[in-house]
This record gives sequence, structure tokens and C-alpha cells, in this order.
Amino acid sequence: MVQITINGKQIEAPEGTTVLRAAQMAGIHIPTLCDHKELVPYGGCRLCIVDVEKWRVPMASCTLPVSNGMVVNTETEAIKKSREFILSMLFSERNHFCPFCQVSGGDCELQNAAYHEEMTYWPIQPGWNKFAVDTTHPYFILDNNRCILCRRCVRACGELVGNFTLAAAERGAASMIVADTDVPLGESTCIKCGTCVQVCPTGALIDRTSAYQGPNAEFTEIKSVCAGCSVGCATKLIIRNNRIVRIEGDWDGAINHGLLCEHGRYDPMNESRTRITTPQMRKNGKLEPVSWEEALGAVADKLRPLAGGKNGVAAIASTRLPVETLAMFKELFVGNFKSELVTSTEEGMPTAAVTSFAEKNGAFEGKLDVLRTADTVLCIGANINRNHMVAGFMFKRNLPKGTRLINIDPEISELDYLANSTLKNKRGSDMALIKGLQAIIVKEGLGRSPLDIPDADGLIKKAIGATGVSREELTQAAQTLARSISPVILFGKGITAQRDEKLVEELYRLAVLVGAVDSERNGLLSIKGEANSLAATLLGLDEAFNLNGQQAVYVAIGDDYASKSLVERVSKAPYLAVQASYESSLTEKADVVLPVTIWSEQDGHYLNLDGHMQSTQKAITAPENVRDNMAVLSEVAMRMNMTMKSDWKTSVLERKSSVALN
Ligand SMILES: Nc1nc2c(c(=O)[nH]1)N[C@H]1C(S)=C(S)[C@@H](COP(=O)(O)OP(=O)(O)OC[C@H]3O[C@@H](n4cnc5c(=O)[nH]c(N)nc54)[C@H](O)[C@@H]3O)O[C@H]1N2
Ligand SMILES: Nc1nc2c(c(=O)[nH]1)N[C@H]1C(S)=C(S)[C@@H](COP(=O)(O)OP(=O)(O)OC[C@H]3O[C@@H](n4cnc5c(=O)[nH]c(N)nc54)[C@H](O)[C@@H]3O)O[C@H]1N2
Ligand code: SF4
Ligand code: SF4
Ligand code: SF4
Ligand code: FES
Ligand SMILES: [Mo]
Repeated sequence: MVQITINGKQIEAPEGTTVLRAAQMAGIHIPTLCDHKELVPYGGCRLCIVDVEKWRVPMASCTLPVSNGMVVNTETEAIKKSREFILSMLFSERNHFCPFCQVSGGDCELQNAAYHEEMTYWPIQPGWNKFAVDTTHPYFILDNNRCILCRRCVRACGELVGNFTLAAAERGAASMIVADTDVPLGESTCIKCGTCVQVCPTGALIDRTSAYQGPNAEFTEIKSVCAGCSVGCATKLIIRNNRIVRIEGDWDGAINHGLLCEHGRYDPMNESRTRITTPQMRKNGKLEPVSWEEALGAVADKLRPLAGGKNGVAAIASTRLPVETLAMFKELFVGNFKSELVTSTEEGMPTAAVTSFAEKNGAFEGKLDVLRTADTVLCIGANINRNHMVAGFMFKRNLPKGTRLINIDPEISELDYLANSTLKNKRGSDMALIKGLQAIIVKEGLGRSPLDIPDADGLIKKAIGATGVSREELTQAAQTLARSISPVILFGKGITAQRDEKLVEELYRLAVLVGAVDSERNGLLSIKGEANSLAATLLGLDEAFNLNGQQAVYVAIGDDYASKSLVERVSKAPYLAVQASYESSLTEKADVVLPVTIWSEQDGHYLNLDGHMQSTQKAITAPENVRDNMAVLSEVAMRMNMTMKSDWKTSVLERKSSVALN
């Protein structure tokens, strides 16, 4: 600990802390602009200057480490004057006519900093260049005329997202933020995560959907969780008049620490499907609007005689539904209807193999956080650049610092361009490949723990033959992995959809062999599917959906998309009841359609891919005639005189999880 004094107050701060953070911890406000708690201190704007006793010049507190006995003053006359001068310079350098700016009125950090200094004008004559406004991006606008060159956007895109799209070009007053080699943002390598917009302190990067909708003070903010995939990023929903105007990443989010991807931030804002607002029933071959009474009555009458019987009701639920809804779905169809086929839309493709391995061996997977410190990531059968993007950010940002990436995928993916080695193995040849890697490591004596491999040469030969990968490529990948200090093995549906528990077992053995898994660390992860992929498998909803003479199918698709293959399969049943939020080729085929809430209109829990249970609350009110997913299931149960009593929290604990739950 280091003792320092700020504004006469004695403060203890850990060594290495900056003066700014020490002040903040002690409740002392120092104005800042380029500083951001998730970014490496940069010291660019100089607004955070402080006076340090015995030092000749004022120092930027955001980059100044504390030292013992340091005496700091933040509010001397000289410092206040300097801050005003710095702000005057910033205001005069660009077009900061605040009343015409979308973030004016409480949301602009530059404007607020000026008010904090009680400035109402700036004495320096404005003299600025005109910059073209870049409106080529589908989701946001870049206006360099309002930029203060704090480079938070540049740093966030690189340090946090790992995309390195943004940079500052030119020098001095002509400096401007550009994408790639100064191409329009809409044509750049931007992956549309919106992190740069979220960190921009001014109106230079503004969001299309929420611009000019009013200041934040007029909105309500509700914490939520993204249902876009199984990473489970924490969000803040910015709401006005029962409408989401913007989605932000929650900086306090335990998993994502403020980051979101395009699917979390923008997809829900650009929903183009048509909402179903009334129950419908097929009459004379056509879907007609009916009352809830009529629709539920018809479903109950149809399903009642099928309960408990052979070839009765098959039921399938989306893994995007909340855990409690999935648990109730299971209780209704497995517990009460005794249906022979009850599963989820994912059919256990991303999860069944890991869960069956876990049932025998206990939790064997690690937590997403290991990706942040990995020095090598072996990615096998996982398209992390497109799916589960925020998990990808956790290591992509370290690639320029030396983290190595090995990508094993039969198809060409964007990940290949970032990888140090890419192995293009033949589909389904992963068993031979993994054993080949083990054999090379053991043969070269690179293993961290003993593994008995009797015929290493044979296995290596077999791997080369089965995969079509050359000996050199295989050896290079094996050596890279084995020589790492903190390797992580990440696998996805390319592996799990082979539904072979043995493949998971061999990956586990490889992980132990190279020290990815040891007593201190667990660097073996499967990335799973939709928001409640893990919960669905723990509830046993992970079988393949193959109809086998069932008389009726009940689909709880909620707000999810139905795949073409699912629609084809369910269409074969004589009777189809669908619980859905949006019109689709699935609802077109239905005999009864029950309109239900979407993610933002219902309370619920989500169990993410690494075992974090998170809750969301209803943020907006659903259209009048739309009912909650759970309420509809209990209405069906009630009409069957079926009792629903079990507790979802115990239901998800019935099977062993592949990752520890918290
Ligand atoms: N943004 C976004 N994120 C998503 C989703 C989304 O739609 N959008 N969907 C979510 C869902 S439902 C799921 S299930 C997951 C899926 O996420 P992933 O686990 O990434 O699954 P896929 O994209 O199906 O397949 C991963 C890779 O495996 C490769 N592959 C295919 N066969 C083999 C093989 O035999 N061996 C090896 N080694 N590789 C093979 C494929 O070429 C593909 O690149 O993503 C989730 N995340
Ligand atoms: N054999 C086999 N069966 C599987 C799987 C497998 O890998 N192999 N995977 C399982 C898994 S994990 C899942 S999640 C399911 C379904 O998983 P997939 O088979 O991956 O489902 P998709 O076909 O991607 O998605 C459903 C449909 O929604 C549309 N869609 C999706 N997102 C959007 C969007 O943003 N906008 C618009 N306009 N349309 C969109 C797509 O065009 C598609 O027609 O299948 C499961 N079944
Ligand atoms: S949206 Fe994301 S990827 Fe695109 S420039 Fe901004 S931070 Fe970079
Ligand atoms: S665009 Fe915004 S975040 Fe980026 S440098 Fe300019 S003011 Fe800072
Ligand atoms: S990574 Fe997944 S959970 Fe996170 S914002 Fe993207 S879609 Fe949502
Ligand atoms: S906040 Fe310290 S220099 Fe910008
Ligand atoms: Mo999935």
C-alpha cells in the first residue's frame, strides 16, 4: 500500500494505482475525457491534470502512478485555469455548437465537463476544418466535426474488441478518426459491435436508432441479458414509452464487461418479422383469428386423448426460452403427458456429447475468463468469429500481443485469416486428428503430464491419412499448443454435432496433456448454442427430433427462428400447435397458433455456456392479446387437469453439468 494525500485527505492506495483511480476510490472527482475504466490509460486529453507538490508542471492524473508521500491538489486556482483553457481549446477546435448536437443536454461528457467548470462560453475564436460526415454504416454515424480525438473508440475497437478497425489519421488540427485505410465505415472491416459508439464521450459517434430521441434523463434503463447466444452478455435496455430505443452493454456485466456484438446490440432493434397479436385457428384450411378460450380449448381437446399413449404428442421448445419456461415445458410434456419425444430446437447438437461425458466424469469445462489470458487458443469446430462473438473478443484482442491461434475447421472461415495455423481436416476426421496431436506431443516429449500412447507412429500416420492434413502442419500445431504456458482448447458444434462423447474425452485428454487443464487452471471450453442451450440439456431436452408416428406436435418456438428442416419435420404430423411470437413458415403450417411474449416482455433466467445463471425482468409490456410463454403452458396444463408443481431450480440440477454452475 502507498500513502498519498489528495486535497488534504489521507488516502491508502495499492501500488501501481493511478492518482486518478486513487482519487475516485476516495470519492474525489477529477474531470476526465479520454479516460475509461475498461481502457488502458492514455493521457491524451490532459483534462485530468493535477498539481503535485514539489513537481514543476501539472501532471495528467490518469497516467500518473501513486507514490509514497505524494501530495496532490486537484482544485488549485492554477489547475482550474488550465482545465478551462484545455476545454476552450477543445471547443474551439471543432464544430461544438452543442444545441444542435444529439448528445447535448446531459449526455455529452465534453459539455458536462464545461458546465462543471462553470463555463458558459469559450474565449478562443473557433477555427476549424470541415470534415465530411460518414453515414455509410448501417447502425451509426461518424461525425469528426464533433470529435475531441480522445481515441476511446480507437482503443476500444482494438483493446477490447480485437478488431483494430479504427485509427486516427493526419496530424494536429487535421487529425481525424478513420476506418482501416480511410475507407467509408460501411465498407470497412467493422464487425458492427457498436462498442466505439458506446464509449464515445461526445456526439461524434451516434447511434442511428436512438439519435435525437431525447436525453438519457428522459429514458428508463433496465438491466437485462442478451438472448442472442449462449455467452449471455449483460445489457442495459434504454426504454421510452414502452419501446426500446437503444441497447447498451453493461460495464458491470460479469461475463462481457460492457461488450456486445451486433446480434446483441442491433439485431433486436431491427426486427423485421411480423408480430402475431391474436390466437389463430385453422378453419376451412385457413388460419383465422379466434379468442384465447377457443384456441386453448381446441388444443386441450386435441391433446387430452393423446396423453400417456403410444405415438401421442411430440413436443419441441426453443433453447432461447427462459429456464423456468423450459422446465415447465418439460414437466408438462414429460411429467404429465408422458410423451416419448420431448426435446429442444437444438436437439442437443451443441450440448448432448458434453453432458453425457459430464454425467460420468463430472464438471470438466472451464470458465470463459480463461480466454482473456490464453497464450494459445486452439479452436476446433467453432466459428467463434461469427457465433459467440464476444467470447472471440476475449482473445482476438491479444493476437497482436503474441497470443497464437490454431483453427481446425474443414471450411474456410474468417478466423483463418487471424490464425497462426489453420488445419483443414476432412469432415468427421477429428478423432484421428486429436489422437494424432496427442501422439506427436508424447513422441516429442512435450507433454506436461503422462499419457500412455503405445503406437504413436501408427496414430500419426492414421491422422495424416484420415484428415488430409500434412505431417508438417500437424506437427507445428502440436508443438505450438504443447509449448504454450496458458493454452485454451475451445470446441463447438463442429465437434459436438458428431454426438460422440469419445471425441470430448479425447479433447479432455489432450487438454490435460498440454496443461490446458491442471489443478490450477481449466482451459477446456465448449461454446454451445442459444441462450439456454446448457439449461435445455440439463433438463434432458437434447434428443434428436425424429417423428415416429406421433399424432400431434406442440412447438414452443417463442421469438426464435425455426429452421427449414424443423418445419419440414413437424409438417408431417397430423396436428400442429405452435406457441410463437412471429409469423413464419412454421406458424403457416400450424393448426393452432398461440401468440406469446418475446425476450424483453417476460421475466426469466438464462444459464450461459459457462454456467452463470442470470435473470432478466420484463422490460416492456407485450401487445394486449399476447400472453407470457409460461402462462400459456400452464393454461394448457390446467385444461388437462394436470398439476404443475416442481421447482425449476431443482429441475436443472437433476443432471450433472459439464461446467460448474454459479
Ligand atoms: N451470431 C450468432 N451467434 C450464434 C448463433 C447465430 O445464429 N448467430 N447461433 C447460436 C447457435 S444456435 C449455435 S448452435 C452456435 C453454433 O456455433 P458453432 O459451435 O460455432 O457452430 P457452427 O457454426 O455450426 O459450426 C462450427 C464450425 O464447425 C465446422 N465443422 C463442420 N464440420 C466439422 C467437422 O467435422 N470437424 C470440425 N473440426 N469442424 C467442423 C464448421 O465449418 C463451422 O465453421 O452458435 C450460437 N451463436
Ligand atoms: N443435423 C443437424 N441438426 C441440427 C443441428 C445440426 O448442426 N445438425 N443444429 C441444431 C441446432 S444447434 C439448432 S440451433 C437448430 C437450428 O439451427 P440451424 O439449422 O442452424 O437453424 P438455421 O437454419 O440457421 O435458422 C433458422 C432459420 O432462421 C433464419 N434466420 C436466422 N436468423 C435470421 C435473421 O436474423 N434474419 C432472418 N431474416 N432470418 C434469420 C435462417 O434463414 C433459417 O432459415 O438445429 C438443430 N438441428
Ligand atoms: S463497431 Fe465495433 S468493430 Fe466496428 S469500428 Fe466500432 S468498435 Fe470497431
Ligand atoms: S469519435 Fe468519439 S471516442 Fe472517437 S476519438 Fe472522437 S470523440 Fe473520442
Ligand atoms: S456474444 Fe451472444 S450474448 Fe453476447 S451480445 Fe453477442 S449474441 Fe448477445
Ligand atoms: S483523462 Fe487523463 S489525459 Fe484524458
Ligand atoms: Mo444451436
